[in-house]
Amino acid sequence: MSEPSIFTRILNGEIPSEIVAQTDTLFAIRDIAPKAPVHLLVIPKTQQYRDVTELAAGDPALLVQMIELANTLAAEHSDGDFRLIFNTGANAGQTVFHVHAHVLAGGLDESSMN
Ligand code: DGP
Repeated sequence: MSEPSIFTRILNGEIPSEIVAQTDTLFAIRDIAPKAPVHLLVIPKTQQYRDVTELAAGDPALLVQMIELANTLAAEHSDGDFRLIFNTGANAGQTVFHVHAHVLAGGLDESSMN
């Protein structure tokens, strides 16, 4: 059994962070270092998948649920349009190896993917 990830510790209430949405399988929080006016993280409650490729292979239905929750949150927190980012691997900027989707919305710069 691996050590609890930072997101598992947030889910368990060991690290303070407002949970903005929750389902049986997922929860969402605000990113601590927002890169857009709306920057949420959609996270499976299980930490068994370290990145989106493992999740897609192991539980594709859960990946679909993540996309659906991202869509719902973008509508609730902004105008419904959003950018969904899965950093995959340390060289791509992944720092927490408990799969999560970045949901960016509100005032996005159309000229850049960053
Ligand atoms: P990534 O670099 O793709 O693995 O994204 C991890 C994100 O997690 C990063 O954008 C910052 C966020 N993060 C890390 N620690 C915390 C925390 O304690 N609270 C919150 N709300 N976000 C965190």
